[in-house]
Amino acid sequence: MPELPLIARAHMHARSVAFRTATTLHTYQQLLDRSAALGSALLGEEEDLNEARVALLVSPGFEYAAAQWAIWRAGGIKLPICLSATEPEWEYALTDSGVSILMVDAAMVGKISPLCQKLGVRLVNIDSITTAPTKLLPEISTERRAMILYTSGTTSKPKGVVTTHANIQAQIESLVQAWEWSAADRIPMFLPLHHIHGIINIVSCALWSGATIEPFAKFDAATIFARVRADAYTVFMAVPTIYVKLIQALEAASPADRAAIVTGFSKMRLMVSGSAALPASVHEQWTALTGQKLLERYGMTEIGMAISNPYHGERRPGAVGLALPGVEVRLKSETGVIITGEDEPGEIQVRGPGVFRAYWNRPAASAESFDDGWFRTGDMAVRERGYYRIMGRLSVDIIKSGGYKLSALEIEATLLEHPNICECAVIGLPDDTWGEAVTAVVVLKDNTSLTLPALREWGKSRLSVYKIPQRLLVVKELPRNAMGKVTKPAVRKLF
Ligand code: MLC
Ligand code: AMP
Repeated sequence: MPELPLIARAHMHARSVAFRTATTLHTYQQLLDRSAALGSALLGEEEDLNEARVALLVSPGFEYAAAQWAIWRAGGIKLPICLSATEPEWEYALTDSGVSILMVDAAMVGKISPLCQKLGVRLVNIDSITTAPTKLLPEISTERRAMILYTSGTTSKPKGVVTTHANIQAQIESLVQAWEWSAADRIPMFLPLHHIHGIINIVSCALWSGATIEPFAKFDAATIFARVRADAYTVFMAVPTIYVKLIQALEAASPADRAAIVTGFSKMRLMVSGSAALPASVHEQWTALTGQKLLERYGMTEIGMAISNPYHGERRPGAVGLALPGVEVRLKSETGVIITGEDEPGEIQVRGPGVFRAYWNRPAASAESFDDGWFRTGDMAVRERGYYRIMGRLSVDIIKSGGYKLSALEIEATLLEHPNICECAVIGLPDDTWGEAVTAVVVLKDNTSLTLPALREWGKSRLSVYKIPQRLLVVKELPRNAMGKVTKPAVRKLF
């Protein structure tokens, strides 16, 4: 059996630049060589990792991609974890997925090694591996499981979404075809690499195509502007919050700087928004400022990208467009009827080769999430003049903030550990910058008090920054229905 197609294609672009930073250039050949060396080190005495789970805690860039390919080439399942997560969040992901090896770079090794010791996980510091490959890498079937991504949902703890190499390949091929990726493309990468937006839509599509990626440790408008005005990019992908921040930064720039930056943006062949709803007003503001019509698309960790505005043709503000190549989409009404016409809302259900296998070790949740072979997204949409428009989510317990999907239940469970909190309800309130702002409504224990800064300080060691409530309301009691259950629509009305 030949190499995995994603790896095999790199030989076609061996001399092209895969990663570029201000000070370094790495070719596809270097990516092949480095991933073979790391893969060989991972294998040690073994011939094949046989789907062992290998966590990845490495800064975005060439070494991240090499480590990711190393895991795949050695036969492991990659579990990328959030660089800025807290120790309890790391511990949950590592234990839930049964990780046996963790690949880390020198920058993170001090932070994670006590946890690895505690859990008996083998730590591989990639910066200490400088040798050439010493082993033959195994042949890997595309039907093998490749990746686990943790995603929040309507349970208090995140679930691991398992995809095979074939799933990942289908997700990549659909986007490469629809958005006409080519080896001439150059794209910045400032999104986190533990979610599909960064991993699939940016890094994997670029590497599949022989394009060049410019990685950044985090999003920073000034850094991006400097490169945009130098015409560094042909393609740009971001979440709506980033477009809001770019608009604010452009408006604050001097007229001369703004004109130079806008010229850079206007020359790009494609600018995409996704991971959360792009308000039509932001879409229109961006066009007014740069002349670019953002292409909005819709996707999800479990399915990859499903619906997209067209590359050629009308990109309609407020709508997500049509099903992508190789993806089947249907709407199902609350009464269980498949909607064939327009203007009638229903749940988006998706089928196709990109759709995930199952949640890791959760057979019941996996079975429940499929309806006769179609994945139930939990998102509502309607077809209008041929295009899908997302209307919202079925569950009030799912919040999207800054493009991150958060579980209100997970945050509530953590807040209940606070010594002063007796009861709480977490909701997402509309927010111009973040899409939704995590908001906690709490009932305190007798004779105690709580301020937002104190809660945020307490939350820092327990929750990733984007999960910590941005707003706090202390109430005497939570609104409940006749059955005594907290009703979130009534909680919302408190604001
Ligand atoms: C951070 N802050 C927030 C916040 N996140 N405030 C409100 N709501 C949030 N969600 C605050 C911090 O507390 C801090 O405050 C300040 O903002 C700066 O924090 P930061 O972490 O440095 O923020 P920044 O780097 O600006 O992050 C913004 C961002 C980031 C948009 C770049 O959130 C991001 O990368 N989001 C993308 C996530 C993503 O890739 N999602 C895709 C999932 S896949 P202070 O007071 O300390 O200054 C998916 C499928 C699909 O959804 O369809 O793609
Ligand atoms: P995640 O589980 O992090 O992959 O997030 C997937 C969710 O993001 C979807 O179920 C949607 O709720 C939301 N989402 C992604 N793209 C869009 C979009 N263009 N408009 C509205 N919601 C979106």
